[in-house]
Amino acid sequence: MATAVPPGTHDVVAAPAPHVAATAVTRAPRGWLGWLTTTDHKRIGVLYLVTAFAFFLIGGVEALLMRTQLATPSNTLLDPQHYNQILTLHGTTMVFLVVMPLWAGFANYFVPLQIGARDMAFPRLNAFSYWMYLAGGLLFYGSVFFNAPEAGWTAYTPLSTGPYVPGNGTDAWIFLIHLTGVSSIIGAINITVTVATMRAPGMGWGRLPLFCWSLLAQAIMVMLTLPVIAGAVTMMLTDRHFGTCFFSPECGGSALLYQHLFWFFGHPEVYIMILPAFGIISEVLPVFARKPIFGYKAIAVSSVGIAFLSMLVWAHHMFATPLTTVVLAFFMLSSMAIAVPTGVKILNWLATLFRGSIHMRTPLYFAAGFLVLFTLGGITGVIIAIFPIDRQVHDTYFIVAHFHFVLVAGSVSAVMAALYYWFPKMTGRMLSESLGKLSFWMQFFGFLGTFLIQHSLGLSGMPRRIYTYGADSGWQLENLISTVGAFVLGIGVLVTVLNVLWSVRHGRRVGSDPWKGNSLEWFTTSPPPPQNFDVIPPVRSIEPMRDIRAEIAAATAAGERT
Ligand code: HEM
Ligand SMILES: [Cu+2]
Repeated sequence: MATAVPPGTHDVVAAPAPHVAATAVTRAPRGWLGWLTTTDHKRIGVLYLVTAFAFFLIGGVEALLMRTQLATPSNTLLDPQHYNQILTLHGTTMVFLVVMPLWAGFANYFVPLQIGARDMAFPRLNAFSYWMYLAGGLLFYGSVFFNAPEAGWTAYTPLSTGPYVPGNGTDAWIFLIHLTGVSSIIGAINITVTVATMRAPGMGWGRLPLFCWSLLAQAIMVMLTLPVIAGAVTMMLTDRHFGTCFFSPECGGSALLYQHLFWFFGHPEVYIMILPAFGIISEVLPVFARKPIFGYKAIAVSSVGIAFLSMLVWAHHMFATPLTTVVLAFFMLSSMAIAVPTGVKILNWLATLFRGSIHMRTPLYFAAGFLVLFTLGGITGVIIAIFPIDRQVHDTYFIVAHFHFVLVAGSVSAVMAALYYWFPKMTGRMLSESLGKLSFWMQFFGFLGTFLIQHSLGLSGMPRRIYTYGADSGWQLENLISTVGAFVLGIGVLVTVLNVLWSVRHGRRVGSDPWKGNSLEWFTTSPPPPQNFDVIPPVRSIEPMRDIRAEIAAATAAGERT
């Protein structure tokens, strides 16, 4: 595999500035102390990714425990209390300890590289964000040794405040929200300031890579909505321990108030988990179709549009509560309106692929899988935005199917695409393509086996959050298929984990730009040095690396003529 930036290229592109590197970076301690004290955005990114993958395995085992319990009717593997606890751990883990921090990891590592910066704007705060996240995760899982929470990832009252819940698991859940919330808000401020102030010369807003655009939109949502849930769970904490009565109807509080506050955060949260996925898909498709992205501006603007609209739709999670018709109609229409900017993206992605010279490599497999499955999840989303339909399927497996289409086929597929795309930059080595494709197909069919059939389970009335069902329900076969699918999916994820563990040491070594990427992270070495760049090339288009390759080709041709 030829490297796109051969030795000596730097002289062609820009004048070297050796003194900058020397002042920008202080020597870090070696070994584990170096990792503990690091403020290097790349190391912090790796810490995030490794920790979040570890939690992913834990959340996956929890999912498989639930699916094993549900494989056959009247199964006794888990009792109701344990089922509820595992359900709560799984949902909370996947949202707060897996998907959000996975994106934080990729954002940390790649935003500065993509904009040609030497670090994040606030490197120490950046480290603080990571440690707050880890503290939140450890504290939350500490509850397993006392009383794990069992009120679901939404912690609705009265399950969370009422007299029904023994033990202090919900307090652990509350502190998890606080700690990971602080982590995310600080991270969002950091990303925003970095992108706003540290872009390479020539990189106007109209040339910002689309992954960075998506993170900027995500950061806005984080800053506007996480404080709301932090406030809500603080009120819950005082309800639980200090005699206030915000949410308990027994003493005049409002349980629905909690639902409004929760979902004002909860719906944007879904987009907090999916926008970076949109960003990475917009990076991967043009590289593997060997064509510029179609509709750069439309894709960038639609991210911001989604961020805005996502804050106007929260009550579609509350269609089964008493709301007036005009409110129902408003939230139905606003929810459907989100399909417009999302559809804009999907059409632009398809147009990018159209007549491209397609290179079928693993990142593109996952990106294509994302396109197909996420679109299906979007379609069921529009269906349940229709409130009379939602009232029929509310709290059934149709909903479980819908949100796993968005979260697993959406966020997790895109994480896989990002991993296979950027692994060579992070390590200097390729992940195995054959293991990658095997992992993709297992995840793809495992996913469909698990979740496609759950739509039908939901339509035939199986409620969500039940720990078992009777043999006369008629749900056995579908549940069994779903469980088998989940194991195939789980093994598919393990194949990628093994691929990473193997390839970190033994993967094929590649140069700095194995895919012929478009953005600046491919300009520096793999892995990048602590200061990222010795020289920062000027940016003249949305595809600076393509320009640089063209310049090199021209310079080489000129050199051959003389
Ligand atoms: C990898 C395969 C996965 C499987 C097999 C799986 C399976 C399950 C199961 C069996 C439930 C319980 C449904 C119920 O009883 O109502 C559940 C709930 C849930 N899952 Fe997953 N899941 C997976 C991945 C994910 C991922 C990646 C996310 C990402 C955010 C996620 C988020 C959730 C949430 C939020 C809930 C709801 C929890 C609640 O009702 O409080 N899951 N999942
Ligand atoms: Cu929603």
